[in-house]
Amino acid sequence: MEDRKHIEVCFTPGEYEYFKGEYDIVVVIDVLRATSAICAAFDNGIKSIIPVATIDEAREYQKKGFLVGAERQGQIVEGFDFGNSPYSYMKEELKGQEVVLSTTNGTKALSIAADAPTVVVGALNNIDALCEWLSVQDKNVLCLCSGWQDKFNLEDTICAGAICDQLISSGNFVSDEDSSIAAKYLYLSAWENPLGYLKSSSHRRRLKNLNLNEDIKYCLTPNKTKVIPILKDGKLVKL
Ligand code: 3SL
Repeated sequence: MEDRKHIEVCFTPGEYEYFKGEYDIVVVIDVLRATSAICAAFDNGIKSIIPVATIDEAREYQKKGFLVGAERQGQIVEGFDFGNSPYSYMKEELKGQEVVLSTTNGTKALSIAADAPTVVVGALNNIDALCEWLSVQDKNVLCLCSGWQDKFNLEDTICAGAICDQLISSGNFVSDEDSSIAAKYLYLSAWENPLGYLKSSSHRRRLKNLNLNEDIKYCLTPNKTKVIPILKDGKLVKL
């Protein structure tokens, strides 16, 4: 009998309903930039992040006096404290703080996955630490790519493929879904030069047009941190 666990990939939040309920751990991935920014925030010593899907929810928290970041279409939403750049979370004054965050796709994916038994945050920035942790959990794992407005994107898929590759190489995991196999092959063709591979990807172009090249470089750099953010009672905290 097969006793290896599954590592599978869901390309977009819109497809999550077809995977929902079958996995013990959901890894939410939004390489450009939400989950990279979240990892940067915890690496910088933030205490917790409350992810919210909508701007209305973010405003409610703001009224209550919370520090709130909000991004839509790559830009800081007017009236909020910061957006979604990893660099906004590297500030001294954020150490030890609790913040609220709403982004176009990443926090939406976090909120739709919220009722899974365990939800963690994945990015290229924390990939080795995350895979090391996943490999000893003995649980079925789903990588949920945040995509862009329910469409497929390359950067999240490549990151998910890298997670599949590492876990399958451990000998304790298998992938059955074609999405997982495709993600792994995309990763294998991209890995030597993710920045170059993603040159013409839609979100990289979108962010480049907003002069966010430094953010792109940061987010596409593997293993900047060992932090693994995990969702506990609606808040992301450091595992
Ligand atoms: O979609 C998201 O959650 C964001 O990461 C998008 S952006 O990189 O801030 O444009």
